[in-house]
Amino acid sequence: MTTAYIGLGSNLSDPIEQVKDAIDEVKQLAQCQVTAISSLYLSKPMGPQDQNDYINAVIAIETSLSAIELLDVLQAIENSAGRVRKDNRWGARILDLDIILFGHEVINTERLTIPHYGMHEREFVLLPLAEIAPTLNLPNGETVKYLSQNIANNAMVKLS
Ligand code: A4P
Ligand code: MG
Repeated sequence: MTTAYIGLGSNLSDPIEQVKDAIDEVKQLAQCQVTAISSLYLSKPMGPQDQNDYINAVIAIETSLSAIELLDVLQAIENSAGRVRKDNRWGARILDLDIILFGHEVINTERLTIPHYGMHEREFVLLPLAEIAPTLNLPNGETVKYLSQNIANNAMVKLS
């Protein structure tokens, strides 16, 4: 079994419900057990500013899946939420499920970059992650505690 952390984000079609529904879908996966769920956070959009604020959260799971198998099931959940992949980088989306960390694995393939390439710069990843895993270390030894204490909050609001 591997402990993995998944970042959830939505800024379209009732984002709070999108994120809650996605967590419920992960809970129903036979090979995944959800072991921790952060609060939901309301965050300012990273990237183009002509889009809604986002709802973000991070969950911890224990899984028997490989990282690529986990990506496949997460993309199936994104698709079933009605996500349409567009070319606009960092644009609005119904549901985004990113693998932030997968055990201590370091993966750099065409389909997967783990740890997630943007986690160091994203308050909407680091602060929810620190909430549920305050003593976690990255594969390179960096601590979530240090990273989360040194990121600007960017007016993010913890909702519940
Ligand atoms: N991929 C590679 N590594 C991973 C990984 N660790 N987890 C590949 C998940 N997927 C990974 O992703 C494109 C491809 O990345 C996948 O096919 C997979 O093989 P995608 O979800 O189709 O596209 P994307 O998410 O639009 O791409 P990108 O550039 O990763 O978007 P980001 O970086 O996730 O940014 N602002 C706020 N406040 N909150 C947000 O959540 N999110 C974004 C999206 C922009 N601004 C935001 C937020
Ligand atoms: Mg994504």
